[in-house]
Amino acid sequence: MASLEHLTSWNSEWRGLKVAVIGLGVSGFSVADTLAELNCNVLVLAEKTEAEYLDILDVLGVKAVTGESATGLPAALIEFAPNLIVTSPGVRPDSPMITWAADQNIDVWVDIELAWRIRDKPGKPSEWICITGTNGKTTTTQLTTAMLVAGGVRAAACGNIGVPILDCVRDPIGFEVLVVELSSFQLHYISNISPFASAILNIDEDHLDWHGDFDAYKAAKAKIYENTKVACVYNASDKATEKAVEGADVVEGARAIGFTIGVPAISQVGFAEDILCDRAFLDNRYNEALQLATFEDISAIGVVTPHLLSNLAAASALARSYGVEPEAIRQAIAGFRMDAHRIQLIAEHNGITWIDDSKATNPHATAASLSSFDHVVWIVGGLLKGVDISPLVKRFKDSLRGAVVIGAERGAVLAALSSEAPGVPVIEINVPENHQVMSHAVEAAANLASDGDVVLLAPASASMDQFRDYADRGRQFADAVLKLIGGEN
Ligand code: UMA
Repeated sequence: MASLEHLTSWNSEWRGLKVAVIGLGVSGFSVADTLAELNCNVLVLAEKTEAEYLDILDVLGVKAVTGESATGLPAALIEFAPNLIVTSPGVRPDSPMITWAADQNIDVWVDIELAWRIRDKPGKPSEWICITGTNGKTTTTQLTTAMLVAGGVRAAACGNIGVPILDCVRDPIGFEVLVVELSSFQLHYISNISPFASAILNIDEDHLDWHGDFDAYKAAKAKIYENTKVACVYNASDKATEKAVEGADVVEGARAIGFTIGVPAISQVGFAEDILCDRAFLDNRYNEALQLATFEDISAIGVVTPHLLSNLAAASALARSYGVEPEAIRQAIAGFRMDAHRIQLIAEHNGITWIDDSKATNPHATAASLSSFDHVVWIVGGLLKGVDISPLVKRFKDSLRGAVVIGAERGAVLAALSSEAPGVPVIEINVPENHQVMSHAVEAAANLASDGDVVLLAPASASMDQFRDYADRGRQFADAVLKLIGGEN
């Protein structure tokens, strides 16, 4: 195996290194583009891609082979005999190309690992604040970035949030801090990074089909704390996150900092009488707490839910670890607005409240959503990703006024409802493909709902079986609701 240990800088000798890039989505393209700039010998293999990417790679002189099935082992890869593979994060570790690489002792990276090694491109390397968790990653990444920026730090959010990290690393001016959202897929494939601070927000079952089992998923998440320099931020009410900190090999002096929606203990950030406060980053933390924001500042954000409070506490802990002043944190919170499709109020009409939480793509996110409301007509279903939905149904059966089941894997959802919540009325939406699933679902929900109920789209599933993505699913929900109520709100 070619030793890649010397490749630790933008200025290392990358020239001529043979690198196969698997997948040509946003991250694959940024990887191929970067490696071309480093004068590597690059071969891209992609099942499908956009013509624009291929045109640019052609101009850059990068060879790309498309149409190869993700489940196959392309002859072009074997013939190329790469020194290194950089894969798109979605490619499963048990796919033939990745297992072939393991057999051949070829290292497999994702863009994050490459970015770490070349992070000195603009001169002084940026510090990384890394965030993962089953849910809340994107909001917490955005909040942390907003707090740093309000504190005068040149910071950018990147990674799983949708901005490839290599785009930030190659920024001509560079950033003081990168706030990196990391998925379990990306974490599975990284090994060398050393974050300034890191956080796991929560851990619950998700992506089990990809990782194989829950232990493998937890192990991937736990990697985020490895080599952390200053603060490992964990969820004081989620033992699995605390256990991951305890098991991590960190840089000497790094502290474990908890966050909570309850009253913070020493070395924690949390809430005392509706005030967000810090008992971690102040000298006199044994006797005092620093006020960061009031409930009034927080309620400006939108619907205040327990998981929003949890994300706020986590982001504040990360920002405080970097020295952001309390007033900057307050300003960032007061000016923050949630993205669409995250417990978004669509309409209130005839006593019924319609909420879009299409971003709830797994049972853990949906639990957070369901626990925010007392009487719910629940629109549920899609692709379950190997996760059992029964415990969720069991936990919330008493607050369900009805359920509308959509998605390709309706059988499992219907079975869970009939065994765990037998008294709850259920309507199955069984229409031909591309046949206005959401308008039928919204009509069915309207028939089940009565005064005081919340109709909640929180499907606990991925959307790609019936929609382009979760945003498309949420938009179709909002359109159908507004059409149903005649555009009045
Ligand atoms: N491909 C294969 N074989 C596979 C899987 C994919 O050939 O088994 C090819 C596809 O044809 C595609 C290409 O690989 O053309 C890229 O697909 P991709 O979706 O894996 O990667 P990107 O478009 O580069 O996007 C990735 C992340 N996607 C995934 O992890 C699945 C994006 O996260 C991330 O924003 C982006 O890099 C920038 O870092 C999205 C996501 O859904 C939002 N993440 C999951 C989540 O949040 O739950 C993990």
